[in-house]
Amino acid sequence: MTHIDTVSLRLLINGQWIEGSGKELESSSPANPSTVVAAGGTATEADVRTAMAAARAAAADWAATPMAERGSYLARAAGIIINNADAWGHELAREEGKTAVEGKGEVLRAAQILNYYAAEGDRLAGEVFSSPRRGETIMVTRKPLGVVGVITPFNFPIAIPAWKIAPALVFGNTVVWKPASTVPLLAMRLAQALVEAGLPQGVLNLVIGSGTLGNEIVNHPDLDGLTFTGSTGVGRKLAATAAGLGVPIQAEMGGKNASVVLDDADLELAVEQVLFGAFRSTGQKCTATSRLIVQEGIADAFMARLHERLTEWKTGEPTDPSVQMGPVVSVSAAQEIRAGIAASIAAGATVRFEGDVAGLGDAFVAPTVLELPNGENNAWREEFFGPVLAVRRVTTTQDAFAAANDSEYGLSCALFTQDLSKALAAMERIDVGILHVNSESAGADPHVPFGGAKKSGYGPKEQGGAAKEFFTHTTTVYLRGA
Ligand code: UN1
Repeated sequence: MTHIDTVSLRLLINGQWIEGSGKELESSSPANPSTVVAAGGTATEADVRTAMAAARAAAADWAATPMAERGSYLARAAGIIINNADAWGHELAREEGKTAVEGKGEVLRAAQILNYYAAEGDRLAGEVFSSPRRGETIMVTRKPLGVVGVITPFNFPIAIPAWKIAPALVFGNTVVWKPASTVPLLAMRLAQALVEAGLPQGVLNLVIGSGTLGNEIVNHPDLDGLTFTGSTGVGRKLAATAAGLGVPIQAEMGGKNASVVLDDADLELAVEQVLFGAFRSTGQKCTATSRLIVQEGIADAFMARLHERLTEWKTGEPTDPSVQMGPVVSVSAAQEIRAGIAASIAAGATVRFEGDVAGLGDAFVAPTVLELPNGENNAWREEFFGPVLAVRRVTTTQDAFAAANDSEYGLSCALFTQDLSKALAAMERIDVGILHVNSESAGADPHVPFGGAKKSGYGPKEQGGAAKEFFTHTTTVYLRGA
């Protein structure tokens, strides 16, 4: 084990950075599993209870703090994040495995999200209605939920937490946050920025450790709301528990996102965007393109050009600036993806491209393109969460749309066409939460709703106006003069 530059992990509970007394956690670099990026004691279930109590104790004063003041902490934290973007982007690449360029981009995106919600503090409005009764006005005001649990995945270790924690805080909630145990260092960095920005004690609490901490949070009687992004299995369990306890939950889960390339598409643009959608961040985005539906007339030319571009796509150490793709998050994730590829081939898939990862570590998965004769294949149905693209050829636009809808998931879809009427038809017929026309399936702006149709999400969506809906509840006031 190499311990050069290893950062000591700390929990944030009631404004104090403390060492967890639970099992020791070592966060290693997936590109070099013997390099420990951060290490320290994890939180115990008792630590979670202390964090929940701290969040409860801080809730009333935080809810009474003017929104603009709540927003100002976020803006200050955004500034701190921007100042550290190079260093933290590099740490992100070491800890999670995406390239340092993408890591820095993600860090800056977190700052952008904090700035967006900082300003949202000036915008939260209620509504005033007329009343059917003389002398009465009806007002609808918005209030925080109270104590919110935040459970976040490994794949965007700072941006996803920012897009949950920032609206939670600005709308007046206090937070107990459990990040994925594979990326605790970046979680600490975001919490540090908010603490350094002067956030009052107890308003944000960070507990690092395994999934059992999530159970402790969701079952805690002080929990007033839960926001989750992660696997479908975990999300559904959390949703069932939360529903049983009457706690509102927002769960963002799986995707099996298609890129649909129609005959009239701009070939160069479509290839580039499919390449980015499928292989950036090593395919580890819930919005990644994992299915490609290509119309017959363009299919051969498209596949040939994609092949060419993939031969130029360099996989390697994510902090090397010449590299476009790093490893997946862990050796065990890589093993599962490789097993999925083997099962797909056994079920009839043809390998159209397999990248070169010779000499790289066990967490590296070769970028892989599989062509399928039909949809009866695990690579068509199951989310691999890795650099694997499953391709099917179709004859008509109708078939293309039907294939895009042929999934239990409905998070995002990318359509490539130069024909506006086809784009309009897709808006009607493709059943997804996010539709991109002539851009990759991944990517999301903070001021518009984010979330999926069908089984990709459960509960209210995130971002934009949707965030306000989830992180506040309304009080309807019938106001009459005495
Ligand atoms: C993006 O597409 O840039 O877990 C964001 C995920 C999503 C975020 C995607 N919640 O990948």
